[in-house]
Amino acid sequence: MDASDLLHAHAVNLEHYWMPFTDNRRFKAKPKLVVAAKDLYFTTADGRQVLDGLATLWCVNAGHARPKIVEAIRAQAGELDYASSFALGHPLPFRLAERIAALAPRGMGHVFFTSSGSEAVDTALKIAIAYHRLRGEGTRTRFVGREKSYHGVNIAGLSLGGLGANRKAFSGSLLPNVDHLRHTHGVAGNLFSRGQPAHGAELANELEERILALHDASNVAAVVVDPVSASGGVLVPPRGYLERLREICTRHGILLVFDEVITGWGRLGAPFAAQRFGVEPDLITFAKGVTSGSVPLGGVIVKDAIYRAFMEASGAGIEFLHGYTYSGHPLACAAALAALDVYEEEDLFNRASSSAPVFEQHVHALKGLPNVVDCRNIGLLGAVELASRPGAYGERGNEAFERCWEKGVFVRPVGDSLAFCPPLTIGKPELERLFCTVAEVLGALA
Ligand code: PXG
Repeated sequence: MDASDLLHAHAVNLEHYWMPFTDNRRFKAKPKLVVAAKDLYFTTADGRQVLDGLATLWCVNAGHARPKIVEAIRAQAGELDYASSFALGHPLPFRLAERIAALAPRGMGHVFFTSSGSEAVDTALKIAIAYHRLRGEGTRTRFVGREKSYHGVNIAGLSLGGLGANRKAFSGSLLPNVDHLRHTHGVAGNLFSRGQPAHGAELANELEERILALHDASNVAAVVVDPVSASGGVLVPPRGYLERLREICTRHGILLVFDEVITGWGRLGAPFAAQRFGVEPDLITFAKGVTSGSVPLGGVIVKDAIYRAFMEASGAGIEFLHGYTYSGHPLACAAALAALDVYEEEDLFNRASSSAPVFEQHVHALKGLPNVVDCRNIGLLGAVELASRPGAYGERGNEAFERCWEKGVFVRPVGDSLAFCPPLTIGKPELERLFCTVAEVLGALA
């Protein structure tokens, strides 16, 4: 069957859907369509099984179509399909917030729900601004992000983010009050580090030495970082780096936000990267894995003292004028409660921890293959970086991705790196299959 027969068989006309973050013309010329997924595998439109080496888009942490999650969504749709949370409650977001609070770092017991990571980042910024204002520090309106970080695509997240290609077309319309720390990629001596690299903690000093020196801390509301920058190419924080950021923020009354949209929900072998690294932020943004990708849901986990400031310091009336139609959506909450059950019943965060050394061995076994210039990993998150072809950044990475797909393995090209982020349920045989395929592809790639 050729592509047009396949599309016909599945009653798909490719014309009208404007696909996100996709080369639409290239995709539509040679579509990759999946029609089903179960556990670690997709079924493609032409009937192949493809191993999901990226938890699809860094989210399906429990694997696909887990019966408990499927049933919870099905039952909830029949019982209470939608109720708003605007001055009208239903039990599920309360139950879910309690479960999340129990997993969060100590003293972070309050949760604001959104439908996506991008909305979570917007929400975190607004909480930070409003919090400082409530305490009489209304001059704190500036933010600090970091190069190569990704914080979603809304104007706030794009402004904080540090991926030049995403920002380019919108440069004149981004928030003007954002500075960026340098990224931590390519620090001398860090190539082929296993886990946290040894060098580069001092890059955090830039916050104090350059940014606060320039703007004064009294104008800065929050520093936002993704503890591991996944979309930046799986950049693992150097040892001591996050600790240093925490110290500086604390010293200057600046909130520290960890964007854990990818690092949360067991990816690093703990509920959140905050616990994995032993560094306590003031706000955590999350999404993706909270429902194992099954229904859109995001949110912000808030330090108790911040929540209390809103409850105690504001006058009568609504304490925080912010929220989304779908904040606390019943289907999303039901899916999340079921996903958290699966994580707990199958001890998946600890399983991720136990699989991490085998995963690390596999990632680093790619060293020595043609064009491999770095391998990085932490928890079940990893990347192999390939040298770029002269004048053709990203081409080699994309070709490697395409060939992996043809051989039945789905990974993600990030420039000329290939990223790995399998469901936490992955076992040794599938890890073997994933990395053997990648090695075979890299071995044959010019
Ligand atoms: N923060 C982080 C750290 C993310 O990884 C978002 C915020 C935004 O979440 P939403 O749900 O609004 O997409 C993300 C999302 C990629 C890729 O190519 C990564 C994401 C989304 C799409 C593509 O690596 N991460």
